[in-house]
Amino acid sequence: MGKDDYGKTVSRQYNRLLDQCKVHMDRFENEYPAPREDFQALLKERGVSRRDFLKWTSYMTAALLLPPVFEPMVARAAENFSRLPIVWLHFAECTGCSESLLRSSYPNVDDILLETISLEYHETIMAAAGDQAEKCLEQALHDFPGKFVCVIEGAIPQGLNGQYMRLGPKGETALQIGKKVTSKAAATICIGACAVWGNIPAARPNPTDAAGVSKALGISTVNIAGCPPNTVNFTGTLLYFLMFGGMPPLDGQGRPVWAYGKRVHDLCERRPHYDAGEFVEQWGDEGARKGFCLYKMGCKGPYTFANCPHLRFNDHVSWPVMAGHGCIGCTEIGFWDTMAPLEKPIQEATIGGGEKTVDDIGIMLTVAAAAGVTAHALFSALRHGGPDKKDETPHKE
Ligand code: FSX
Ligand code: SF4
Ligand code: F3S
Repeated sequence: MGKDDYGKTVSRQYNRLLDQCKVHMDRFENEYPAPREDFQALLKERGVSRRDFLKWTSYMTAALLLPPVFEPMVARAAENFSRLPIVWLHFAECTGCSESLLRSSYPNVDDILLETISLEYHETIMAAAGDQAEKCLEQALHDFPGKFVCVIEGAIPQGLNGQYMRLGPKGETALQIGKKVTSKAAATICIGACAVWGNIPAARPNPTDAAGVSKALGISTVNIAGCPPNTVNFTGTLLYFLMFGGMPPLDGQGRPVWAYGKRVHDLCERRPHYDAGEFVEQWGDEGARKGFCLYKMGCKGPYTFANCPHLRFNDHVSWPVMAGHGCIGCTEIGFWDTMAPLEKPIQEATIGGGEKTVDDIGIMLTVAAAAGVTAHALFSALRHGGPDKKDETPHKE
């Protein structure tokens, strides 16, 4: 196929996708409740100019790996954001995920979107409690079956048939509530590493047999990994759902490819120092002052897939490596165990008898992530030259 033919085919495919997007959004606007908020008026009230909003739509469109022709659709999805009913459950976690979404120092478009989100049920911020809260949940399940999105924060303790975690006036287990709510949801989004794969509640020795939602409930979930994850990876995934009526393409571990498709190490601003062999050797040394690479201080960026260097945190001000500490791999499965020790490099790895560089391991991880092989399994193979036979703890992932 010639270059021109290829260009025409791609543009035909995008036009078809755009048509599907328009059809879906027309249907959504007919079927779902009217917007709770006038989004444009809210932007104005918060001092976000039309120009800033357009800049945001083009940024978000590119972030979602869509061409500029989709920008008006991203804007339309943002205006419809408050129409999508959300049921937000909290299980075993520190609530840092909600906190990081709710606390912002000044409003940008993503924060304003989250302000408008239609939370039918969210234990941390809802005014209702006890029986009244229970009624809100029952009402949402009754009013929006198959239409609401279930967002889950936190791992599910499976031990003793789920009895390590009982919630609400009826004392239901997280397992029971999770099953009840997700079975009625249009989709389930796990927000944070705890909901995604258990994380700290499931770290060794994992006495409550905590696990991620997908594993504990045996369902497919969209996994917004991170501890806590970046707000934009969450809002972008919901925008995609509003535009297309389904979730974006996912990698083998359920993470949206648009957000988790690249390695931190390949996006990092300190990468030229890594390539030049310039490393921080001690906290606060000359290399640290010069912004050298943090690999020798335990940075796990070479083994971690996330867009942190691009998106950054705290209103896009900074991210861990920019702040002077290595990445601890918080978007990877079981990072609390597999990436330990967090301030030392993973020991020199050998597999098949040969030394592996971080780039060799990065390539293996890329293939593994696409195939759904866990980093835990891969690191076990790297460390012991085979499956993790030495690990007899009841660590679950
Ligand atoms: Fe886990 Fe989120 Fe880390 Fe905390 O709720 S992903 S411990 S930031 O809060 O679940
Ligand atoms: Fe950046 Fe860490 Fe990679 Fe160094 S090892 S280039 S600090 S991601
Ligand atoms: Fe987590 Fe590493 Fe990003 S620690 S926040 S994935 S830089």
